[in-house]
Amino acid sequence: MSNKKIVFINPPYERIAKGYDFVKHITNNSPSLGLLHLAAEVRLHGYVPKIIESDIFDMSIDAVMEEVEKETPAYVGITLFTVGVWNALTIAREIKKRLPKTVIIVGGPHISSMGKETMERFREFDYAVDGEGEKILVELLQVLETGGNPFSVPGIIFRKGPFVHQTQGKAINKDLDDLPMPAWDLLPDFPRAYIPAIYDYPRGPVATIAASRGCPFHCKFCDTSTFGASVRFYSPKVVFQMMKHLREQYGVRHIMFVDDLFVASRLRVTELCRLLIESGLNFTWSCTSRVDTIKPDTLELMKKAGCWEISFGLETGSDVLLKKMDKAAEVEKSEQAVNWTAAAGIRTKGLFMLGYPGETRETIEQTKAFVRRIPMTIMNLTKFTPYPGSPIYRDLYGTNIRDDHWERMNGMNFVWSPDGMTVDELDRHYQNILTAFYNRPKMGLYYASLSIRYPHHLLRLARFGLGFLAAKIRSYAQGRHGLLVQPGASPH
Ligand code: B12
Ligand code: SF4
Repeated sequence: MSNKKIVFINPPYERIAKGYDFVKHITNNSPSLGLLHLAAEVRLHGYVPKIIESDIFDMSIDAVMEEVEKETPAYVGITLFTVGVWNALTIAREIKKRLPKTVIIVGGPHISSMGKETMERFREFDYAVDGEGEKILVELLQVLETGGNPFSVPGIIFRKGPFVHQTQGKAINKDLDDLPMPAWDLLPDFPRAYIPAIYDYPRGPVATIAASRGCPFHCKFCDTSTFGASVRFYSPKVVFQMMKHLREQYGVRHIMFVDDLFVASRLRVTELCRLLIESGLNFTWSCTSRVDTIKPDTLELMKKAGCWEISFGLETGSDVLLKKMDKAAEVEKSEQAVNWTAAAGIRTKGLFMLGYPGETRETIEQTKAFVRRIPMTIMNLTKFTPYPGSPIYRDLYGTNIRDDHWERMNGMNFVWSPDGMTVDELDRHYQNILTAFYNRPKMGLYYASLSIRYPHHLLRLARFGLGFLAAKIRSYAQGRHGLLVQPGASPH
């Protein structure tokens, strides 16, 4: 019988600057839903999948390789975010050395946005799947197994002789209800090991679900290349079945909906809320929304159905910048949505970015004033990063953006700065905005009461504090005068 094993790898990536490892205790440890979906689909077709979540388990590349060698799989599937490309490459090189017969297939947001360039550059990847991989991966595996012609598989990129070929089409699942449930059973230590960021959920266990795919908007900083503009939804009944399964099999109590536009369809949200209320399962859940798709009556129902937090892509306190981003939103609308959400008793998480082209000291002041004015409970500020696949990447590429910034594209490094501002200055503003929001007595009180209510978070905070202390001591002992960033060699 032929070897049907396929090992899926989520490669390690640089989450934050080297030397800040302790931050891991408070950051998001969600598994790759993409790999869970792919594993479920290939299993349905007789393949034997395994998943390695290397980052969550702090695995080195050697440790990943040890696991892969143990399996000697016929195929390895690696999910590629831009930030993880170099580590994925190192893993692929090792596989080629130690298991030369294993076929390496890649996919994920980096491939959906830069597939051809990536395959031309890295000979270690054998095949790449553009877009949503479930059906195409199965087709590709079957072709490889039977010695068929890869040109017959749509939406793939591969090398033949000296040339890289891309077949027509981009994989998209029209009916999400047709997909099997994500293979949560394959995750080691699920759900215990997969906790989101601190204070971003009331209590565990937690799981993630993408209840829809696609987004019709074209915000210039956003990479929508995997799912595209056509929005497809799971039916509320199937979403509810997934939640019920997670409760019954794994005791999951909180769900994080990771789709871009969870609240895009009022009808579907209303139906899911109704199912949740009737079920009496008492889930809490969080989701994302645009500021213009939310209404007070929907919010009221969502609250009743257990909605705990809504993330809004607020981005900035400047209308001028929102316009430059093609966000199709205004600060006034953002403020109204946050007010309505808070009035409904739901926490609001504001997703902001600093350093977008056109950012000035004035827009930074506007953002600072905005975040202090609105009743937001948690603020997530990322450093503007032009991800491949986003329209702004194409605008900026060829200025001072380079592909060798890839391993730093984690939203925690400024790889670009607007005219008239240095990265150092931006870094200072970054701290100042966060301080302006968090360093207020009312936020202190809010987080103290949250900690009393959900003491689990305090433990994580303590681990973080101890880690920070240890890093400081190490830094002084090594003559780095308390500086935490460690000069580290680039992986390539
Ligand atoms: C949930 C989420 C997270 C979670 C979970 C991450 C994870 N490993 O999946 C957390 C919070 C940890 C996270 C972290 C980060 N994220 Co994030 N995240 C998302 C989000 C909102 C949903 C992802 C998801 O679950 N989709 C549903 C699943 C089913 O889709 P999928 O994973 O893409 O997989 C499908 C295809 O890509 C493909 N596929 C994927 N892998 C493979 C492998 C093979 C072999 C094949 C054949 C196919 C294939 O098939 C899958 C099934 O259809 C997306 C936005 C979005 N719309 O996708 C951003 C997004 C993926 N994140 C992004 C970024 C930048 C990051 C971070 C770098 C930091 C940050 N600022 O958020 C880190 C890096 C994490 C990492 N591992 O490298 C960008 C990626 C851009 C890029 N070019 O790299 C996105 C697209 C947001 C955006 N619009 O800009 N993220
Ligand atoms: S930021 Fe949100 S609304 Fe804008 S394109 Fe991305 S997913 Fe869509």
